[in-house]
Amino acid sequence: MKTVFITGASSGIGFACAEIFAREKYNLLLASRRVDRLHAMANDLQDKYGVKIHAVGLDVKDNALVEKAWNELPDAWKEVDVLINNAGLSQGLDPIHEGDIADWDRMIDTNVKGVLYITRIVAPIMKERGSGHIINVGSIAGKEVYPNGNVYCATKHAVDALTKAMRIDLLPYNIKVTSVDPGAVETEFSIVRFKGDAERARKVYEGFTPLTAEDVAEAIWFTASRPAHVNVNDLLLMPTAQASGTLFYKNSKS
Ligand code: NDP
Ligand code: 8X3
Repeated sequence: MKTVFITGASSGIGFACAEIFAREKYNLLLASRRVDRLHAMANDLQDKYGVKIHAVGLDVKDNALVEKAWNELPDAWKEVDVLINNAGLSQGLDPIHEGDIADWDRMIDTNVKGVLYITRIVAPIMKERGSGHIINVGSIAGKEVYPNGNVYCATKHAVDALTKAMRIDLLPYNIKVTSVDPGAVETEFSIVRFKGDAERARKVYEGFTPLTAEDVAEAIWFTASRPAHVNVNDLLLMPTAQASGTLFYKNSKS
């Protein structure tokens, strides 16, 4: 049985990936800060699909914690076949001259350094085995920049660059590298961006049908389930009612 390592599995897209990869009979190595949620999910999915699940509480921002958690992991769980670098967040939506430095640090540390820290640990194992697949969750914000998106967009542009860089550096080792880049997905993302203001978050998705976490997880599964000789480099996935980072057709039927 293959193993998938999903970061940010306690909510949204990561959570939906856990269910789909369990359905496809992968063993799941799950990580996020809210480990209680991971344990609850592990119990459910183990019963439903009969796969093995290991939950790790970790903060991808903190390389010392990431390394400690990894070193404490039973060896069998280190044989990761598919890594989904999904943990990420946005904090605030302010013009550059009013941005909160702490918000900037959290986004850069989570979305960029987190991807690097996790990849630095897992890629050598894939190299040693001569196979593997790294799937980075980017965003339309990694393709375009929108008003007040400044630092979040910069972090997702960095993920886009790192995906391309990983693909080049890991080419000799038969390691696939993919970016899956969604437009608006209704998850806890906007609640986190607006620091718990659920009403403001709800308004983001008013008047159109956003993607669901499951829509994105199915797209991620599509990239993970191609034949050995096929790599999806980049999959940009939008709601039908969203044409670009900023252009929405609201009050539409789709
Ligand atoms: P959610 O807020 O629902 O999920 C985010 C996940 O990331 C949670 O499981 C959270 O777990 C985890 N996470 C956040 N910070 C850390 C950290 N420091 N260490 C470990 N885990 C962390 O949002 P989404 O599911 O929407 O977001 C998933 C990814 O998709 C992100 O990279 C986001 O940028 C990207 N994305 C989202 C879009 C959207 O519109 N929703 C569109 C395009 C991309 P915990 O809090 O328990 O640590
Ligand atoms: C999340 C989607 O449009 O807020 O990456 O940047 S968006």
